[in-house]
Amino acid sequence: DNTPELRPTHPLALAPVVAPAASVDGFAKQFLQNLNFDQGVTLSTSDVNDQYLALAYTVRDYLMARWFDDRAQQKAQQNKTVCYLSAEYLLGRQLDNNLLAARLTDIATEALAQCGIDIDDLRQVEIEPGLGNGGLGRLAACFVDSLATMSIPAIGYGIRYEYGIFRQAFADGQQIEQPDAWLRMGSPWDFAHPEAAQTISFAGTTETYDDEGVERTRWVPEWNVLAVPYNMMVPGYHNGRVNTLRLWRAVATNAFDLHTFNSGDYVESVRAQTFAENISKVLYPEDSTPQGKELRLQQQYFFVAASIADFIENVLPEDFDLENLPERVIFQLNDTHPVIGVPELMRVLVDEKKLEWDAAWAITQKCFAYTCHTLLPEALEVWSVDLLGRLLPRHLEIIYRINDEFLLEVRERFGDDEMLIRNMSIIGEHPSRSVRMAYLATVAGSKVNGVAELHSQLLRDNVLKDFATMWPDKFTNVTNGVTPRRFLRLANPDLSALITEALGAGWTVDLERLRGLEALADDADFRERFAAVKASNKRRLSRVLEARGETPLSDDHLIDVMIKRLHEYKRQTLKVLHIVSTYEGIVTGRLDVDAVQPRTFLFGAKAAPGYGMAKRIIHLINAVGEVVSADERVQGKLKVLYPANYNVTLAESIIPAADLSEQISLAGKEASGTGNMKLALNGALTIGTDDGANVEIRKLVGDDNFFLFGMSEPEVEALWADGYRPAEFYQRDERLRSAIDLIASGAFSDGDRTVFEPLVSNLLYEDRFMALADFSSYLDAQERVDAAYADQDGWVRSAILNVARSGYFSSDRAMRDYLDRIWHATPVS
Ligand code: GL7
Repeated sequence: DNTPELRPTHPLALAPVVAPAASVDGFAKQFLQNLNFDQGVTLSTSDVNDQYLALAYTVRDYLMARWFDDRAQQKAQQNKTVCYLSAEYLLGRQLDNNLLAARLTDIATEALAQCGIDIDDLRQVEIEPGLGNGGLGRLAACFVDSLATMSIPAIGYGIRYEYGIFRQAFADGQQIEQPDAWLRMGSPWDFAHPEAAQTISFAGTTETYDDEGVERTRWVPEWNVLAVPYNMMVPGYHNGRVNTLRLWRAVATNAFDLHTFNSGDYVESVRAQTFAENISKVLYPEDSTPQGKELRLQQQYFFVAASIADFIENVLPEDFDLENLPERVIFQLNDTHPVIGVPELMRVLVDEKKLEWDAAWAITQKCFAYTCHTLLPEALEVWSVDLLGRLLPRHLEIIYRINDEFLLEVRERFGDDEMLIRNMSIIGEHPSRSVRMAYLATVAGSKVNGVAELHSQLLRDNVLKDFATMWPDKFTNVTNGVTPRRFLRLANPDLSALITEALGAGWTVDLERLRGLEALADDADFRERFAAVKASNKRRLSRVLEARGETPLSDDHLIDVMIKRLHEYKRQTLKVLHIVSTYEGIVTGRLDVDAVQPRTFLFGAKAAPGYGMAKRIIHLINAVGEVVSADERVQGKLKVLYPANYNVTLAESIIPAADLSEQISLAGKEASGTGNMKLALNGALTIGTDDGANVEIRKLVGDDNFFLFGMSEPEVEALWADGYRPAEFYQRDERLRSAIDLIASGAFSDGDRTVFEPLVSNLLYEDRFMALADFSSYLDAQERVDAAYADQDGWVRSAILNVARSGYFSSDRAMRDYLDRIWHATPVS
């Protein structure tokens, strides 16, 4: 910090920073000023993007004073800070959320109206920051919202990708990817701080040296890059708090490669430097299936090293005794992506701050905790020793030493059981030497948690079994949650108004109060109003879809929603088989078309660009949709809609309109799910397996208000152990056979049988996620859905009970659980 001490004398410079007046006039004045002096246009020459940016700046201006205060307080106070380390934050649009948090929605709407502007037009131009893939990234965004709302000192650390999750388009029903240039029209919500950049090093060698009689190791890196922080405001809801989300961007240093430079190739040396800027260029689009690419490891180390250095240098007071670090910080590892932070903190403590290894390790173990978000073995990150050693040679040495000492501990506890040693080693040997990041996190973390009860149990019983035996107290559960501000209050204003009228306004920060709606489920008048809200949400969604060039929704249709990443374990194929079977039943006369419940099947899903099978499934959904929706024999009873580029913004329109929530993963595969919570909270009934958080949803809403089907996790294991032969299910169930045969016949591919052949044979001969085994149970459950929907009164009653009993799934509750079980941090007063 080399700013000279200022000695201002002007009275304005001495006064505290104050927000603009919280009135229509105050807002209008600030807005026009920002339009003129920041955008450089007058109202009459401004376009809608100018107006949007000026509006965003205005909202920011109101939050600024609180932000200054909170950061000063964070630095001054002795409270523990939660540092959430996450490679992804799937934020969604910011404008409405920040208006709501700051209580400015009405004032802003009126001030703009008086300027002749409809605020809705400005809402539409905001491009959401899509800095995440799916559930894991969106969870991080919910958590920072809840932490701010609960006045917990917290910093979200991550990466400011220049390109977020790709934009999806369809050509002939097939996914194509386009870059997400979200920053192109300006980014009014963040603040660059180049003066606070950290230098992050890579590669090179290590050497030992004599430090006044002590032998120490130092890292002699080969190249480096600047990490420039961009700060975003994270306003709490109606509590005047503003926390910080600090996202790092890679910028070339001006230390040119002297060798190249002196050899006269100036341009080449600049090019080599700016190459490092690629680190924050693009978000990896794989959800649950990491690729082990070098750039990804660079990204991980880049943001974690910058965050740890930032915390120590800029958040802690000067001359802080690092022995006390665990009292001041907990670094929460959001999955394995930030786990390289463990050896990094060790390196800082041992090599730079010159602490003894044992002391440093004791500190490190208290400063980290690890959340695991998956059960799929292919999603557990491993890094080849070659790659890691090349990019981060000192870190590899540190990992080896951590592992050596850990394995000694294992021997002490369990004897020389070489099999056990091999199984628990942080270094795996097969198929090639690699670092198992989940194991490193488990060894280093003070706590390890899964994200739903079943998931945490399976972590203890299977994935991390030996570690759970060794350290039973290390393992805990925190079931995920979602923010009620964005996913109920903002996304569903009509239902929110109805709830507030019935229960008062407190539910937004105390979601368990929704229980009060239970009594109203039996009130015919309330049911009618609830149903009217659902109907109006469907009309709103219909307008949104129409504006995107999709067909509008039909009024009397059940809206059956499957929105999530496209992945085989989530089983979109099972959903398609249900659609095809119903269609086949109608056209063959097996089903009486008059008895079929009119339904719209609504999909939203992106596939990882390199995931061939997922892309084929997208193609199949679109192909089936086209045929089914157009076939006159179906008499408009079945519609399939698959709007492209599903994202947070679209989710906010779909979720409030949904009647049925499809949560149909194979039991034991979906760690939690969070879309399942959002849909139940908005009054959709779930059809689902006993998987992830579905288990807890069903327990809370009650069996009568949930359509359970499929094998349980132990049944899945048993069938698998038995030798699963999907073709037997195909032979046994006629409905299944007809559906698969229809796909195989080319009915959805203009008679071309080759198009979906790989998909069909995968189902018949492999079917890793056992769609065929659960098919008949799924169809039976769908029949129960139809019967239940026919009784509208009963359905609405169940929908109300779903809302009333979903309060548990607030991310505020999840934060309380993390605070009690893992973080032990307290709110600032
Ligand atoms: C996920 C899980 O698949 C999902 O079930 C969970 O809700 C989410 C948040 O905990 O984390 N794990 C994962 O790798 N991704 C997820 O969405 C990408």
